[in-house]
Order: sequence, then C-alpha cells, then structure tokens
Amino acid sequence: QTTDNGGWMVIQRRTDGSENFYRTWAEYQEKFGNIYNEFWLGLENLHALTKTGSYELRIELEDCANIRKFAKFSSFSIGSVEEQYSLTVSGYSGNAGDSLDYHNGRAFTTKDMDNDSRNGSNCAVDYHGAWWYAGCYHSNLNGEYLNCQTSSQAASWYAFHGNQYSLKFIEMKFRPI
Ligand SMILES: [Ca+2]
Repeated sequence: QTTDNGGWMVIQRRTDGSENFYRTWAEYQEKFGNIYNEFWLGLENLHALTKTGSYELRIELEDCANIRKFAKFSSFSIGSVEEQYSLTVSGYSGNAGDSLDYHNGRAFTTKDMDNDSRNGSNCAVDYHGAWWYAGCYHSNLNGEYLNCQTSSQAASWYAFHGNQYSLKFIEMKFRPI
C-alpha cells in the first residue's frame, strides 16, 4: 500500500494460489480471502467506494524471473449490480502494457452469471476466472494461479507474457485522486 506514495486500497492480490478464485457471482459480490495474502475486495464494496469521486487504478505484476511491471489508469470506477458491475477504466500509463482497455465498459461475468459477449459459452467457465470479459479477454487476473506455468486458464496479462502465462504475483489497488 506504500507504492507510488501510498494511500492505496487493495482490490485483489494473488501470491501463492492458497485461495480459490474460481467462485460464483454471489461470492464475487462480497469480500473473500485475507488482506495480508490472497484477497478480493468484493464488487459491492468496489461500487460503493467508486460511485462518487475520482479514482486511479494501479496493477502490479511479477513473473518468475522477478521482473515486476505495472499498469496505471488515471480513471477507474465500477458500476452497480443493475449494471452488472461494469468496468470504467481509461488513461493508461506504465510498463506492463494496456491489457485492460479491451475490457472497458464490459460487465462482470462469473461461472454462474454469463454477461460476456461470447455466444454459446461462458468465458468464466472456459478460462476458469471471473472478469469483465468481452469475448473473451486480454487479461484474466482472477484465473488460475499456476505459478508461471502455461495454461489457457492462467491468471494472465496479455501484454506481459501473453494470455497463457500464469503470473507469480498480481495486485490490483485504487486510490482517490
Ligand atoms: Ca456468453
């Protein structure tokens, strides 16, 4: 939380695969995991905390060569349940590449709630995640934690190692501007 002058609130963190992230809509609406380790803040909290004011988003990513990169967005908010917790994000900077722009304006999808734009199947089921899928993804940070193995279900960021590389460390966080 002290990165980049601090003041960040953690949205999500993956560190060791100890937490199950292949969860239902109802589970993703709420907080799960442990704030000191693997964690999800919850879609209801995210909406409540970003519905008024201006926020920036920062995503930290690390691979198994201990190369750490980041993606920062100068505008970030999450819609209401009626909007399927849609993602609004823009203003990329950083060195990880922008693998979130593709998801801007998209609804959240879980294995039991298909809000994606892929006909005939659910991206969350196909790629074992829960995300603002379109048809399907450039990032899948709630995918399987496979500790740098390659898999179509990996927790991945396309612009950093492609969409099948399971990153060793992931952290999403936001703060008011
Ligand atoms: Ca679908």
